[in-house]
Amino acid sequence: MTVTAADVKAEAVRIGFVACGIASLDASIRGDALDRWLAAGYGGTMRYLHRQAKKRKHPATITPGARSAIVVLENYTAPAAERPQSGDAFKIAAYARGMDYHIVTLGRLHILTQWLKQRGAGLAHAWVDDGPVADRELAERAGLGWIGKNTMLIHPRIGSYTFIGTVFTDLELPANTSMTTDLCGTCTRCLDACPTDAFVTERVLDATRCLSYLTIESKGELPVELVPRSDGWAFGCDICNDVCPWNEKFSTPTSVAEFGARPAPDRRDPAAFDNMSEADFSRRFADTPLARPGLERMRRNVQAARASHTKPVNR
Ligand code: B12
Ligand code: SF4
Ligand code: SF4
Repeated sequence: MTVTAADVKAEAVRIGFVACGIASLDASIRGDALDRWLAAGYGGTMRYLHRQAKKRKHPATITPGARSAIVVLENYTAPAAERPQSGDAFKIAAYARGMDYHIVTLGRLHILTQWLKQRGAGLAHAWVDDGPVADRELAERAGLGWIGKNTMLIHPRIGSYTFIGTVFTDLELPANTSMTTDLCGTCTRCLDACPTDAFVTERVLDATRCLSYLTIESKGELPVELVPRSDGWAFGCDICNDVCPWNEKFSTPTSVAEFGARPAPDRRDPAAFDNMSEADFSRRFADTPLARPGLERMRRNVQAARASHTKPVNR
């Protein structure tokens, strides 16, 4: 059975992805930028990024036998009622309201890999965030948007509240044309709004200053000078996406039910995690992004978020 790129894209949309494109597996054109970023130490303790660098620069070596990558976007935009509200004791990033996208999106990609195999693909390997894949660059190459000054992949009619998933396949599918226009123009909203001044310059983020890294990846104490600037965020941060005019204009709430908020944690309760046992935390959050930092670090984060409400910020 022959399967065309148009068939693949239609199936991806039928499954529920909001966009799909095809990327070639040619060598990265941003390898030097990645090397410079790693050498500058902007990746902090995320050592896996160093280990994966070679493969990221050479996508054809990631899944041996693959000839093209199918790239999809998954919308996780939160409805207004599930965004941070005034009176909240702490904030949680929109992507972490419900079930972990590593479970949800990968599950949906497996429907696509099965579909491909039934139509003659010998190889169809799905990756979501977890592999040695330069997700944003492949999405850009698949014609799904441009990389904004905030480093996000922004789709011109969807915005940037999206996860990127890829399927590496041995099917030889014609690649899309990469989007070459920088639609950021003279805008600098994201750079100006970042509370910790984490952008070294446009499109270069020092992750060690980013609240997302500090609250999710970093295991030690949060840097004393950045705690007052954490703006109430206890898990991740949405500011450089929230202020982007392309999201203001185009983002619409996700229809993926699993990303929806659960009754817990109570964001109005500053002691929400202090009064929780490890067993309770695990029962409620084991399949959510909050499991990555775990209970102890969520307590640390809420404490810092609370401190940021009360301490003066000297910038
Ligand atoms: C490490 C990581 C982080 C780190 C570092 C982020 C960063 N900007 O580098 C931290 C923990 C801070 C983080 C935070 C977040 N992350 Co994150 N993260 C990753 C991960 C695992 C690797 C990214 C990476 O390689 N960084 C190193 C830099 C150098 O590479 P890069 O981001 O791809 O950047 C490229 C461009 O900057 C480009 N570039 C450099 N110079 C120039 C110049 C020009 C002119 C151009 C056009 C491009 C360009 O080249 C780079 C190399 O390809 C990816 C998944 C993956 N496998 O790719 C998810 C990923 C990037 N994260 C994602 C998300 C959702 C987030 C958060 C929004 C979560 C949150 N709410 O807290 C924030 C956003 C913060 C931000 N502004 O980036 C999504 C982004 C989806 C999208 N639409 O873009 C990804 C793709 C996961 C996924 N599969 O969906 N993340
Ligand atoms: S996620 Fe928040 S802290 Fe990180 S770069 Fe964006 S605005 Fe800054
Ligand atoms: S806020 Fe402005 S500069 Fe930043 S990514 Fe969006 S359009 Fe580009």
